[in-house]
Amino acid sequence: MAPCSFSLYRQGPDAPGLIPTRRYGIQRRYLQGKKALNRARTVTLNSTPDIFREELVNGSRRALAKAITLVESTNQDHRAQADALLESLPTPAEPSLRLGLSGTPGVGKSTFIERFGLMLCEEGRRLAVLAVDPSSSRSGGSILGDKTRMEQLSRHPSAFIRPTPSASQLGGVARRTREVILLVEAAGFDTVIVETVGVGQSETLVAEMTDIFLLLLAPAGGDELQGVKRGIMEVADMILVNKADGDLIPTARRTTADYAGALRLLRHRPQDPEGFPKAAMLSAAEGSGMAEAWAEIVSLSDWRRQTGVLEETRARQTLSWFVEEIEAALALRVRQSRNTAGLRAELEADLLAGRTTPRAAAAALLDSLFAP
Ligand SMILES: Nc1nc2c(ncn2[C@@H]2O[C@H](COP(=O)(O)OP(=O)(O)OP(=O)(O)O)[C@@H](O)[C@H]2O)c(=O)[nH]1
Ligand SMILES: [Mg+2]
Repeated sequence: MAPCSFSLYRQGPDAPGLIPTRRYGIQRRYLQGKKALNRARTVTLNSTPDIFREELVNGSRRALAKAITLVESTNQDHRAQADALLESLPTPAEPSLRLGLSGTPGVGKSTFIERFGLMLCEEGRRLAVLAVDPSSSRSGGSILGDKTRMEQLSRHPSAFIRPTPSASQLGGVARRTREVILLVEAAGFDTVIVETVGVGQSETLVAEMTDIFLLLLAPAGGDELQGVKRGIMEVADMILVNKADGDLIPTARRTTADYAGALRLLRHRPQDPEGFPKAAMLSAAEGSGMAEAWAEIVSLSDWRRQTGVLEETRARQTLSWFVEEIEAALALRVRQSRNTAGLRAELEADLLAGRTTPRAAAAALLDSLFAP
């Protein structure tokens, strides 16, 4: 056989058969890759949990995106598929690092995530960024802003950025976000950042689903601690004073010292090693202080892993998630129950006429729901 430049086989010198050439190897790998891609393309919302799981664990972004769509869907069939998928997910061998990040609008969350995220990806980590937004309809401008602010990170092969799902209530968004965390972890992301705009209620939700909670603040003059509520200070593991650059450096330094002082006054928490919670300053725009903040986060995370605190925290979070699911399911059953619709209308009429109290009416409705 005359050798030709496209031959995938060559004649062996002492073997009568055909020996694959290097080109054959390349071609085969190319075809295998193509096959994997094609398989990934076959994942649809109707795929079985087995296919989803396989693709997801193999790192198919398409499967991940579809799985997230399933989890966020309000369609009952999708919900059933999502449940089956979530139940079948393998637990990652090494627990991921779940970071919560909160801060008021404009404090620099997106700028921070872009720079911090790139640093982590360059270190070989795989990062997923999720958002929990308390305002259900985030303005288009903001999403556009995020895209440009996290431009490099969003294009990085080791990063995955998922904006806030649109759901009716914050509690619902939080429950779905917990599931999305499990999905991205199954897809091989070892670090997850859950971002939320700090307006007072979403922080505790995010702290409840992450291992380490970071509060981003801006430098501010005066002895007023920027109106940060005590409850939020209590859930923070690190307070990061951003924008410590240019003229703002002295103010940032003072703000950091103020917060370090305030944190010392809080009662000691069993989940902290010596020196935590901590305040530090950085500049997300210039990159200063980022590596130091990361080193602190790693040291806190290592300590919590070694002492079993991480395991305890996650166990507690799982149990409170269970309670939330019960409450949400119960509320839904009450709303959807056809058996009690008549009674409900009667009770409403009684209530408006002043014949009963909301508490007694609720008890009557629940009694009838659970009547044997
Ligand atoms: N000087 C300085 N400006 C910064 C820094 N980080 C962010 N900024 C600026 O602050 C503004 C807001 O930054 P973003 O990163 O969009 O803030 P955000 O917290 O994501 O804002 P929302 O998404 O609206 O909640 C932008 O103009 C940034 O350029 C910093 O470290 N130093
Ligand atoms: Mg932002």
